Amino acid sequence: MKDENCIFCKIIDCEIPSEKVYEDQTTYAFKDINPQAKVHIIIVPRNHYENVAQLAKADPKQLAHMVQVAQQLADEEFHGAYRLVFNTGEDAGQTVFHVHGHILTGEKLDE
Ligand code: DGP
Repeated sequence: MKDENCIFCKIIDCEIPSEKVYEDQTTYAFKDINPQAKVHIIIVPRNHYENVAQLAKADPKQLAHMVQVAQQLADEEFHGAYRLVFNTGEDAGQTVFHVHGHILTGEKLDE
């Protein structure tokens, strides 16, 4: 399930370079180009869904897996402390319409 116009599908397929931090059969994670924390990772499913609500409906196990991977990365980066954000909809700041979690970690975060 790909969208040929999607920038994150192109990153997953290595058509656009990225700083990969994790991959498995279903999931890919890479450094955000515009970091908002000491460590800012984007985590995506390989399959294309527009947002987290669509993913939760179509494949809840994939969403749960992404949370587990986020935990694993934060365990490695900052004693398991992290913020996981899914911007959903243009008015909430979503600019790329391939579901992605922002993992913010690596330092104590502002409240
Ligand atoms: P959002 O605003 O929630 O849709 O977040 C999109 C994020 O994706 C934003 O923080 C910047 C990041 N981003 C966009 N294009 C690229 C890219 O080509 N490479 C990388 N590494 N990150 C990107």
